[in-house]
Parts: sequence; C-alpha cells; structure tokens
Amino acid sequence: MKTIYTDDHRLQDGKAELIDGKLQPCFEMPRRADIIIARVRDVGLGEVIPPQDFGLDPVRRVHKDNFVDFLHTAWDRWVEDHGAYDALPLNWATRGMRAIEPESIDGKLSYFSFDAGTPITAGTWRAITGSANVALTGQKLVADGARSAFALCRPPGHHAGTDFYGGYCFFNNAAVAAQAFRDAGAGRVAILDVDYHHGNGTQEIFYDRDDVLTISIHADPKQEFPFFLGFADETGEGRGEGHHLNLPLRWGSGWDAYRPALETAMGRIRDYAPDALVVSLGVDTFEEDPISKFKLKHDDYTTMGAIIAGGGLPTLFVMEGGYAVDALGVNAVNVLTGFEAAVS
Ligand code: OKP
Ligand code: ZN
Repeated sequence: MKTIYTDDHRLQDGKAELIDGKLQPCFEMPRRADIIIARVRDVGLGEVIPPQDFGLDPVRRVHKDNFVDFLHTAWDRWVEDHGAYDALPLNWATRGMRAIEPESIDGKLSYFSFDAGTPITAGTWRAITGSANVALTGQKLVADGARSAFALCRPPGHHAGTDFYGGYCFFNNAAVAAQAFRDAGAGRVAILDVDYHHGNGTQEIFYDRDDVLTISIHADPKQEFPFFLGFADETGEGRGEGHHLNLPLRWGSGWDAYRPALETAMGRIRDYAPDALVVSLGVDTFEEDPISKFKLKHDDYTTMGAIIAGGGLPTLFVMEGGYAVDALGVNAVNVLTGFEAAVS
C-alpha cells in the first residue's frame, strides 16, 4: 500500500504540555512520524508520496468557519499579546458559565480548546493543513480504486471536533477524509478508531448522522482522558441513533480483552456494509506506551491488521497516537503488513 507523507509535520514541535502537574516536553513530537516513515521504508511497504493540496473546503465540511479562522490567526494574535512562545489556554467554561466566543486571544484559546496539552506554535497552521492534506490524498487514492492507503498524519486528529481542539489534535483528519468519501459519492462510510483514547471529536462530528458509522475502542472514560465522553451508552442521536458504538475497556486490558471488542466492531461494520472504511490508527495501546495503560504487544498489531482486512473494505489508515516512540514504527507498520498479508 502507498503511504502519504510530508516533512511539514515537523513544523508542529511544541515545547511543552501540561501533564501530571508539570510542564513537560511534548509527547506528541516530530520524531514520532520520522520513526514511522523510516519503518515504512525499511519494510518496503510501498511507494511514499507527498500530499496534494486540497485547500480548506474539505476541512470546512466538518469544522466550523469560526474555528478554522481561529486556528489560522491564533499564532499571530498570540505573538502580538505575549511574544513568540507556545500558546496554551489556562481556563475553561464549566457548568454555570456561558459559551460566548471572547474577543481576546487568551479567551479564544480557552473557548476553542479542551486541554492544556496542545500548544499552538509558529508552525502549527502549516503542519495541520499538511496533515489534513495527507488524509485527503489517501482518501483520493482509495476512492480511485486502491484497496488501501496509509495517511501518515501528524499532528493526529481524532480529539478535534466541529469547533474544538485538544489532545494534540487540531483538524480531525479521519473525519475530513470520511466526509470526502461521502462527497465523492460513497453512500455510507465507517470510521473505526483503535487509538487508546476515545475519539471524542469524531463521535461529536458524526453523532447525529446515519451516513457515517463511528466506532471507538478505548480506555474507559471513567479512568482515562478525555474523561467526559466515550461511555458505552452513547449510541448516536436523531437520525444517528444506532450509528455510534463505544467499546470502553478497563486499564490493564491486553489482547485477550481487546480482540473481542475489535471483532464486535468489525461485526457492526459488516452489518452496516459501508463503501469505505477509515481506521483511526493509534498504537498507544502498546504495553510500553508512557501515557497509556493497555498491554498490547508487537505481534498483536499484526493480528489487528488481519482482522481489519477481514472486513473486505476499501480502507484508509489515518495515523493517530502512540508515544512509545522507538516502538512506533514497528507497531504501526505491523498493522499495515498484517492487513496486506490477509488481503493477498
Ligand atoms: C492523544 B491521542 C495522560 C494525559 C493525557 C492528553 C493525551 C492525548 C492523546 N495522563 N494527555 O489520542 O493519542
Ligand atoms: Zn491516543
């Protein structure tokens, strides 16, 4: 399968995130994608191609205009007020407060974000538009007949919703790609999110729709970030009722718990019979991941790829999380080679 990749991801290189009560170096770092692309080349997965530029229209199909415009101008406005140092929000609206978009940049950061782990930097805009274009280029390959493609997106996207960013995510690359499948004529699309964290942005974007089935397998939000969405009783609303599935698993889960959840997910996808599948591919389920508490092993990713291939669908893999950086290439690419071995 082909991989879509650009060095522009390196332009997102935040200094620090707030984690465990401290400002620490960002886990979501350029070396992540560098390691994955090196592994893609080492195993000879297939051709590596640069993204095409699709402009902002496909991004605006899933994100609100005021949010896109905020991200476009945030860095310059922040620098005017505070100088050229990473922009992080400091407080949020809780119950009893009002969600009115403030005028000042500090207020806007608070309004559009949900955590203090996602710095906006000088290069953020170019990195996130590049990342969306990587997903869209992969989408086009699959829409044009490829059995699969690997969009090596960075920054990741699945926590970003119609008008919010956080969890290292700005534009929801997988959602942008799924919408592009619809706009290219696919009647139904499924998104399977195997990242350790709940794909709250993806869920929010498609929650009231029946043309995109969304499924997330993730750490139980009673225990894990993002905490406030991802429970098993969230099944969609309105026309979307029955078109969302959360499969939360407890801390400590290994392949024995993961595999049945994945098979449940694939069963639902088979019943839905979509025209295309988008996989939000996070490998922070790995036993050595520094911020996660699942116990998957290298070989489990190969099996995961084979099970996903069993869906028999045109499949776009979109890179999401994974922070055990040295193991990231092996784990991510194991999913893809496991997929390919099961297909051919
Ligand atoms: C992004 B993706 C962990 C703190 C969590 C944010 C994690 C974002 C993960 N103790 N901080 O889903 O991999
Ligand atoms: Zn994650």
